[in-house]
Amino acid sequence: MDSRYLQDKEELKEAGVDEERRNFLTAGLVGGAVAAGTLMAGAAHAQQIAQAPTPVWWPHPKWGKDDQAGASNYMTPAKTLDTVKLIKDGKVYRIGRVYESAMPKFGERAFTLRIPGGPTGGSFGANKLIYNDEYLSTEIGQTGTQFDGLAHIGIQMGKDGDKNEMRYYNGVTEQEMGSAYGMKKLGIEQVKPFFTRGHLFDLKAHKGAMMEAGQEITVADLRACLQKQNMQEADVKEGDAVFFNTGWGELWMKNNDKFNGGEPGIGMEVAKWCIDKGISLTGADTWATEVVPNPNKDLAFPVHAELITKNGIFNHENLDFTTLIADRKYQFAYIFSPAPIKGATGSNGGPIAVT
Ligand code: UVW
Repeated sequence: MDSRYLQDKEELKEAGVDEERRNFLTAGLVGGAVAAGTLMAGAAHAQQIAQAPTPVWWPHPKWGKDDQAGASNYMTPAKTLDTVKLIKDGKVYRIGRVYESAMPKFGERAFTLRIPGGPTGGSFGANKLIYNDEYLSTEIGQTGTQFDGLAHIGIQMGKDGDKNEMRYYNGVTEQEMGSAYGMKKLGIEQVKPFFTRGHLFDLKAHKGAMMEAGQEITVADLRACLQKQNMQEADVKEGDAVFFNTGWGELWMKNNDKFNGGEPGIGMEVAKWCIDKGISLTGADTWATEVVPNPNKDLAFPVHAELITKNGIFNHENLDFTTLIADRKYQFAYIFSPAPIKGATGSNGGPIAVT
């Protein structure tokens, strides 16, 4: 784990570390610039800090305190050119789902489409032109195939209702970000379009059947998939995207209650593997990518918080890998440009994989 896993403020207080010292520890460890001998707390204390459950995670050590683009910063011309090398046969795969009102949705989220009029307007001109529009009422970035942005998930670090201690990526607070008319910071429009190398782990094939709700994908599972799929772990590079096929997607529109009721997925072990590898995005055929319920019953969506909030790593949910798997295509160019709706927490859209 990298050195950003710092001590929870309360725990530091309990350990007798004052505000000034905490700032020193934060600044030093975050910047990675404090020489071992100068860290007054010493190695033992640093170790204690590194293992803290609710760390301070800002400013981001790679992209700095003002960054709002997170791991999309890995999208560079060099990454594009490296990704292009995976395109061999020119085949384009849709890996997103069709949006429709009957699709499974989290909680009370809605998806309601109406075509006003019939047709909506016209006719115009001597040529009698008519037209149709649609009106859509939905949590547009958080229904169906959805790309979670950095304003989507945060952690309450203070008392209930204290917006100055509800923290998001790069330490942004609810107080400075929140607005009824769209987030003032970390909106989805800040995300750079994704064009990166994608690696698909077919857990369903590895396990021999659809994984079950609450079943956690381990790093050992990933390594077994790599072997089965004739892929190398070292080939998963910084800025790449990783995808998990659990088989759970087969329930989509067939058994929505079961689909929504939990899911298999990654836990903190694989999350840390992703962070160590410098992954830019995770994705899955499930609605959260992470295992639900978490094996630690006290935790709610800890992988979301670890990847999105603390590390700026994006998450693409409710994907469909059926056609890629049918063609045994496990490595591809993953291409997705989030709809730049100013202040949105996520994006719908049509991601593609190109082989
Ligand atoms: C939550 O919003 C809690 O989850 P998801 O990102 O899976 O929609």
